[in-house]
Amino acid sequence: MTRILLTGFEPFAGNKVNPTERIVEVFEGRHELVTHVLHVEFDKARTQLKTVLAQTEPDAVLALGLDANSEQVKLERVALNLADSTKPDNAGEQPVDQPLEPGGPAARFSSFNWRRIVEQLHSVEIPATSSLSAGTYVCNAVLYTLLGYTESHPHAVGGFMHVPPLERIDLDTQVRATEIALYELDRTIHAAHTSKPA
Ligand code: PCA
Repeated sequence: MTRILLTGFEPFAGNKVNPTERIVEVFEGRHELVTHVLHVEFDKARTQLKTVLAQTEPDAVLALGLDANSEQVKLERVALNLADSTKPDNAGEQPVDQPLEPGGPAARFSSFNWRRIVEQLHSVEIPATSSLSAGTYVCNAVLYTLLGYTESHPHAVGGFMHVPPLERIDLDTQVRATEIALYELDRTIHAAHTSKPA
């Protein structure tokens, strides 16, 4: 049985609602899916994520976050080993020019099939694009951490999807976008399993 971890975030920095918390609620309890809402705190979010990864050992991880400035869904391809914040996180921390993992690689690349997800989203007319920067705030920290997990579990795939505020893309459409991304992650895992020599 495959297991997929889906994460979202609580509200932060003046955004009253974080659509990703709502999306995760919709998927809660689904078969083969583990869901978790992360704090918007550099330290706590990474600790929470590491704990749930160790407990569940998922085959795939899809993390979701709000990009308040975006008009479309963004499939993040890169995480930087950098915490550099222009606004405090929910614990009041505001790191400047800090490595997330001293001595860790400068960047990690997402291992999900972002290209195919963008194509599939376009095919149902959901505005979407790939992105080469998840920023240097908590979402980037979470992506960097989750890609550390997939690096040390080569069978696993992972990536990050930023969504816009609900005024730009409604919740149903964001849920649909998440469904499509999860379906593609599942496909990738199964393709890897079936291509392995017996
Ligand atoms: N978006 C923030 C952190 C939490 C979230 O939903 C970000 O883009 O870093």
